[in-house]
Amino acid sequence: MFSSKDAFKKHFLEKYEMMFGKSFEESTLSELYHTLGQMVREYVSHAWIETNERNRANQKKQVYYFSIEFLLGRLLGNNLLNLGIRDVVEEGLKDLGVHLTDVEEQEVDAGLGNGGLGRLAACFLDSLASLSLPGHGVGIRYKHGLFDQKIIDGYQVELPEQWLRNGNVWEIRKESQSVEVKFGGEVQVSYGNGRLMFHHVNAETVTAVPYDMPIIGYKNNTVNTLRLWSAEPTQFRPEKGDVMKYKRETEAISEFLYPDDSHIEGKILRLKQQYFLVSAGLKSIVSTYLKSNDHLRNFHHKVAIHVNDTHPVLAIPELMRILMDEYGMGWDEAWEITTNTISYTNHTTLSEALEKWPISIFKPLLPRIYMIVEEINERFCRSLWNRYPGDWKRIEEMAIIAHGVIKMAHLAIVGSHSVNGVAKIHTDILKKREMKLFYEYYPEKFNNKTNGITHRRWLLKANPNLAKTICDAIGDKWIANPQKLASLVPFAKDDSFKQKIYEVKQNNKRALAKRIKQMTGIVVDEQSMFDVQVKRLHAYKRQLLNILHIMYLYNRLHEDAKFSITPRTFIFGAKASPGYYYAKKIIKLINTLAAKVNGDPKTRDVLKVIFLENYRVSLAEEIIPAADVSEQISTASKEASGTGNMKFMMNGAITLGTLDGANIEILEEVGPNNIFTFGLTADQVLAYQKNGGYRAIEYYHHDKDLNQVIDQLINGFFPVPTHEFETIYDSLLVQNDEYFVLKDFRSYVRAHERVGAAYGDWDSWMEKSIINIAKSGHFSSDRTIQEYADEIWGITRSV
Ligand code: 26W
Repeated sequence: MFSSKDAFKKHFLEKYEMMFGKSFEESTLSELYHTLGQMVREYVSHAWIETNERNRANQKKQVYYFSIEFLLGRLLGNNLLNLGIRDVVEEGLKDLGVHLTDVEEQEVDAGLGNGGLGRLAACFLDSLASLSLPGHGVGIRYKHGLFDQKIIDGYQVELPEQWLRNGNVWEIRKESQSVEVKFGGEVQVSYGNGRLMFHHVNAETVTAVPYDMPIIGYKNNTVNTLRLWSAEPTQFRPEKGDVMKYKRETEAISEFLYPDDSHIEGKILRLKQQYFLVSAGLKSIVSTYLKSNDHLRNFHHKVAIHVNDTHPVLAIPELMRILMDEYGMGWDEAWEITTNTISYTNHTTLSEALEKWPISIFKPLLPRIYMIVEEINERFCRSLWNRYPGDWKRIEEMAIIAHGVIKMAHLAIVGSHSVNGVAKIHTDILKKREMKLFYEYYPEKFNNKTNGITHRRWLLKANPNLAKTICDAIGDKWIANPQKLASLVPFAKDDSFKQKIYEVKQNNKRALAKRIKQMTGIVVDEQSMFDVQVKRLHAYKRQLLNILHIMYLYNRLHEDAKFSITPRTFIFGAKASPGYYYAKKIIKLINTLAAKVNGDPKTRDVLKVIFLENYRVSLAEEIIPAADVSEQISTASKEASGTGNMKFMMNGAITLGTLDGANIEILEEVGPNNIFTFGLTADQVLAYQKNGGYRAIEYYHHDKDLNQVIDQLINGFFPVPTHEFETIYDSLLVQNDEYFVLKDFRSYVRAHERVGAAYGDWDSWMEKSIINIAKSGHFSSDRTIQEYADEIWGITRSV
């Protein structure tokens, strides 16, 4: 049906009429989206079945990527691209008077994630499929993804997200493959067959129903599966009790995604979600495995399970439980299989994000799992005792259960064969600080896998004109092998190529300016430098540093007639966790500043501040290709990797960043002339934290520009009650500026001066931009995934 434009048109019109029972002339864009989506879904089913059959037949090892979040974004455009049918569809629709992009915009983002961790999982699925690797995702089918953000009077307001409202053309409900997950109840122990047997009784049962989504590889006939589980009431519920309450509580498990990014919420529902995911996921994997194998003794040779952060780490005790209680295996053998099956990635060192579950919540909800965790802990502590006899302090620090809580990261390290960080510096910090004692004990488990992003979505799809310009210069080999983008290096000195790259950027800026006008009513200067910071709102990411610098520019423009700047448009996008008071105040501050700056006749020609509401994957795809400058300004040591930084680089923006996360590796790739770095190093930050010695107030007193902007937070400079930004003011001066905003301020100002000057030199700026694109191949998630496949999972291509 996609073999030619005409074949497509014919099928499309037939399909439309079949689905909607009316003629094409009466169609709406939304209906056209559903028609096309349905056609594509049907079209992939053949390759999907074939991939599954191939996997069954060749009996190669499979990896299952367990993640509580998958931030997929829109799927239609990406699926058309990967299937290689985008042009046919675009042309066919054009004949019918329809723009494909208008149809694509009908799709609601699949927003089943908060930020970096969830988007990484989505990029990984794309790379697994595109590399023909047998790897699948396992997650939760939340009815509501991350909240929709509205800005009202400058404040963030959260609305429930409704991605399933009009159905989801990409999923297939597989009710017949449902499994049951048990909560609560008690464990009864009996003796039989020469061993202890454990029976979980009086439990509340929930039915987990899988919904499968196809994950389409790039032009390679591979269609992997993302299996999302939905919680439903069990049909034959033996227990009595309040049926309505049971229904409500059951459905609540997959009702909504927790909107927390880097902050744990010790809610029982969250723990239920975690166990629901791993128990359902494992049961289905084990039953698939047993269709082609008589026993589970070689499970780890054929199955790898990856846990994305600690959220799915109950996979460890759950797999132990299945092997022992359901299949009668002894502890040692089950442990050998489990630890060899499971691998774990850590995504943050922020202490407030490290999961610890109180026993008081955990034990009643998961009594048998708790017993197993206790046993793992006891055996682990015993082995520590053998290695470090008498070193109680160390054992206490390393224990999985201590002081009434279960430390999920400890469980993850002990129960897996691989522990990795997501950028070199992050892995180093894990080894020498956060997980130092574990690294001493298990050095062989630790390794680094620097993150990556899929160049298919973030370059080919989001920036088609750039992709074409690259192909015109160096051919298209880089699409299959992104490291070949390096062939662009010589073109960094080629004037006509620079001109073309410039024109692509200008067109993208024009398109974004249009979107900005449509969303905010504000007209921005397309010639100005687009300086962008889009990411979750968090104190450590220091949107505040960016704001204070803009306030500084504003002040200088007002006070110093000789002061001039490269015209700049500062663009922000960020969601704050609904309970994160401070982050929400920063959003209000950005919007308050925007109103002031944009309305000021003296500055508005050279300075604009834009806050784009509801930042999400689809909006990122419009913003990133239009950026000149990429703000990656976290306090060094705090951002584990960052992945936005890679997306900007790949689209020709220059990074203005701290020596944090993967910024350091970007610097290594592009060299110091093609990135602007500033601020404290991670070692300096860590030293301050260890030894003290930082006094923010001194910077406030000694730097008059800084003094002025900080005072302006509370002195009536902004037309808001003076207490509005007091919390922010206090965080800097009363609480001694935990994130070193004041310390890095001057260095940031100077870095901005260098950026402004460099932007004024067109030739050298274009050179930098091209070098960034050329060196971005290293940050394709294809590279990352190949490393995981070779060094952690031991999987190989299925064809
Ligand atoms: C339990 C609450 C919670 C929720 C999410 C704690 C922690 C998280 C994530 C680990 C936060 C996260 O998304 N981390 C980001 O992971 C990205 C992918 O590896 C990195 O690029 C980011 O630097 C890191 O902040």
